[in-house]
Amino acid sequence: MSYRETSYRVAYAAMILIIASLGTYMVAESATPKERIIKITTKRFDYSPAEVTVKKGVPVVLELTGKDVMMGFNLPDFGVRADIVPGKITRLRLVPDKTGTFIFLCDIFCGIGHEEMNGKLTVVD
Ligand SMILES: [Cu+2]
Repeated sequence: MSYRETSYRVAYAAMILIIASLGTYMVAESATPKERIIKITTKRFDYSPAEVTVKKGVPVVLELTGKDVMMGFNLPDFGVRADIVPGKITRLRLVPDKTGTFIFLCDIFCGIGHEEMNGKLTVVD
């Protein structure tokens, strides 16, 4: 085998190895979807943002922070809820398993506008 032939073979083998490892890397990446972090702040009597869109099957972590008084975050269609304590970050993990538009609401009495305090979570495919 000539020197030239050998170096072609080595280069070819290296290329195959690189492509194979890239493939493995990509598979590993897609097998463990990264959690998306969504920050939601509350103040009497609003969630901000009040409308959140997420993808079905992609885990999300809601980071809830209160600006004034104690609030609640309740998403009954997914069976998740948490207290929102002013000045603290409350993390709520969720893997949306169905599509549609779902209401989340405050379940801790926080004042005169409490009954109207809600938001919308839209889950898309
Ligand atoms: Cu409330």
